[in-house]
Amino acid sequence: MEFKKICISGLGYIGLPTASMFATNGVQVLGVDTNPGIIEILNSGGIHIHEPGLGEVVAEAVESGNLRVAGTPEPADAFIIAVPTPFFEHDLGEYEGQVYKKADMRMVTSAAQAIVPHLRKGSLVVLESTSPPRTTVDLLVPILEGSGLKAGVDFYVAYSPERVLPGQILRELVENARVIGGLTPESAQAGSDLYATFVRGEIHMTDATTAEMVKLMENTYRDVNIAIANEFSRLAERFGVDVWEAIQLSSLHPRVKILSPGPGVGGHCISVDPWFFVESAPDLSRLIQRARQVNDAQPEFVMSLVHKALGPDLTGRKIAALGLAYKPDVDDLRESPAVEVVHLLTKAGAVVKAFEPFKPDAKIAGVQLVPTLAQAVADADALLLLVNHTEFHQMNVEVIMTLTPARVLIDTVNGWARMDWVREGFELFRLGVGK
Ligand code: SAJ
Repeated sequence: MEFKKICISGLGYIGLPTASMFATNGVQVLGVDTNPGIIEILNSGGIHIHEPGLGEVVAEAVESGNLRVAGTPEPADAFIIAVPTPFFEHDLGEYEGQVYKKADMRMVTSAAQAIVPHLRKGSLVVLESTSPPRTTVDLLVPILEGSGLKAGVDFYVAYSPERVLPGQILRELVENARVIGGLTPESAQAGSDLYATFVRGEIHMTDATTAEMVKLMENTYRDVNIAIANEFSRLAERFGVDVWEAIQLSSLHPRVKILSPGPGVGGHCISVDPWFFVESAPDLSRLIQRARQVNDAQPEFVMSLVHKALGPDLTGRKIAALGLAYKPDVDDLRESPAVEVVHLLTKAGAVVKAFEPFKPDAKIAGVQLVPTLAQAVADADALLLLVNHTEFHQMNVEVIMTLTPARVLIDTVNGWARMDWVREGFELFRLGVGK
């Protein structure tokens, strides 16, 4: 199939780079977002997210005349839905006394409804948003059939998960293998033809529900593996071991690769997606649920480390919290465990000044953010490393000594495991180190 014009709903971390890729590869693209602020920024030549190289690609796409943005869809040969699927904050489910989170699919629903008036015979609709198993068949298809056309007969429907890593999105969009799950084999083929426009990785065709499950399995696998690393950090501390050394030595085994412990699991993917399994089949996903609970409780474990460093009473203690992003070298603060740690410290009476180099002017309720490292550490009793940003783990001991009176360092991500701190008179407390 040939696609001259496509419409992409949702211009976030996935939709915007995807729209730009199609546009720079000769396809006319209408990018759709319901947030007028985003449309305004894009129309004035800017971008609203931090992703290496994205600004240049968007500019190229706009200059080519192939990328336009608007608040509502238009008729097109193909429609891609790439809107967020967060979970409900307060509407929780319960199974045998265990509480679980439920997906908020309202943005997928309204994006699909907005496409309905523009569907034609032969159109293709692809859902990219991470979704609970069977969403394509049970939620998307009935909405689209509101057009009076029959899915799989009159128009094509597919699910294709995005799998790109924030920070490396542009490279991974092109190079990663793509899975395309069709409602019918013809739908999968149509999806494959569409993405072949710019994808250089292998394209694998399957059915829609398998493709949905593949996505959830990938992120759940990672979450469970991070949970075991986090549990190892607690065990190591109990047994007087350095978990980082133990992980390094265990990973010498040819079939073992242990991930890194830390303050918890954040972002809008790994800390969210496993719940989609739990919500859909709580009786069959007990391990997945436990892993989520272990990772969600990791900020509390960080608190025990802070108490070890500063004593049982944190009232009035001044702490410089370094890094608020959900992982190193990104500006994304969503579901960040670092933010959770700052909230817990504040609740315990500490006076926290937080510094996030990738978003120095961010506004977060209940968090005092300062725009520079110097301001964060100026009168601190302790420095708390929450995100292993390159600029933090490359910090120069001599410079830091001149910026702060603090001589207590608390490291939750193994960014400061250097002897020169200790040599210069700092006390270093590392997560997962009981030695
Ligand atoms: N983390 C650890 N320890 C580790 C690795 C990560 O604590 O060893 C933490 C990070 O600090 C972060 C969280 O886990 O808080 C998630 O980070 P991540 O780098 O593992 O993943 P994301 O959320 O940035 O991107 C993931 C990727 N999925 C997998 O690696 C299986 C990406 O390929 C997906 O496209 C993305 O989710 C998504 O959009 O679903």
